[in-house]
Amino acid sequence: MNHLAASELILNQDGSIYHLNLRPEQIAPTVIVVGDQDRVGKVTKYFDTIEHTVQKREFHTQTGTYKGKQISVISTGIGTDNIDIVLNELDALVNIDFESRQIREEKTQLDIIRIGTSGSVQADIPVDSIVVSKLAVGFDTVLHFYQSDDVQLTDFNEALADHLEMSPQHSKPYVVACDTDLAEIFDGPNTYDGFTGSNAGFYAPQGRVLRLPLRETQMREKIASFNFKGKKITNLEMETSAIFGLSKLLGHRAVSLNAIIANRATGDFTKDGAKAIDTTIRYTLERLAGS
Ligand code: R1P
Repeated sequence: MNHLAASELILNQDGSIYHLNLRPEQIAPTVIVVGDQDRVGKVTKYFDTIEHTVQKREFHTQTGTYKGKQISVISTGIGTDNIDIVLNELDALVNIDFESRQIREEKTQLDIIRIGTSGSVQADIPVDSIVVSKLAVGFDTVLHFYQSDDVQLTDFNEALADHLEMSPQHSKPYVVACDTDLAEIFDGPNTYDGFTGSNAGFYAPQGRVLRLPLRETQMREKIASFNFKGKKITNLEMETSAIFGLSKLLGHRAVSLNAIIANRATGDFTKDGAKAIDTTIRYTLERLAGS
């Protein structure tokens, strides 16, 4: 069986995985991922117990229990490049034997739930609402480096590429889906079904202009007007596409909940971002505990 070299599966002196600094016994089967490292404590302050805390770079982890359910909360930092690290290392923690450096025959499936912040691109999805992403489109390139054609919704890819008419310098957007069974847990009377765009940056990649002009001047408007098989893109952020794509490839279940703090169509911005994210955190924990 394949033995993973020290340069490929990188372990620290204490046997923990390179970036996350975690050992296999330190993560729970349910993992909440957040962008901001300070958001980890804003989730775990509701926990009954916290058994393990570690931080390396932007990757801050706490593992504990909420109403008896074992949960790890990990910050990913910003962007799908960080998601590549977090998802691969989380998977390695459960599906690779660090002693023998071999892939385990029996696989463990994780439930991965993102709690993020995001900007709506539809006027009728207001600030302070919660979007539960069912689909995601990646404007980044991470998934293209993997043999990932089978997890991409190619009809959506093509329809979107035709609609956006982006110049050839850009990578092809890729569309991927959540795990529908996991997502169902989070559907509620006040949540919006999401088709989330994950961009490879915050400014021009999301159509924002401060001083630098955009190559694609109408990109945000075109993203908002895309409508295929009854699905419209609802919101923009920077992680969900890679979370969905890599989870599917690795055999994990993933969903993404986003607190809408800006509305790019109306120009609104939340008056209380801390409250919006706290509402999303409490909602997510309650739904998880009842599942
Ligand atoms: C940009 O400000 C960051 O906020 C959003 C984006 O996806 C990006 O990571 O999410 P988080 O609040 O989870 O970091």
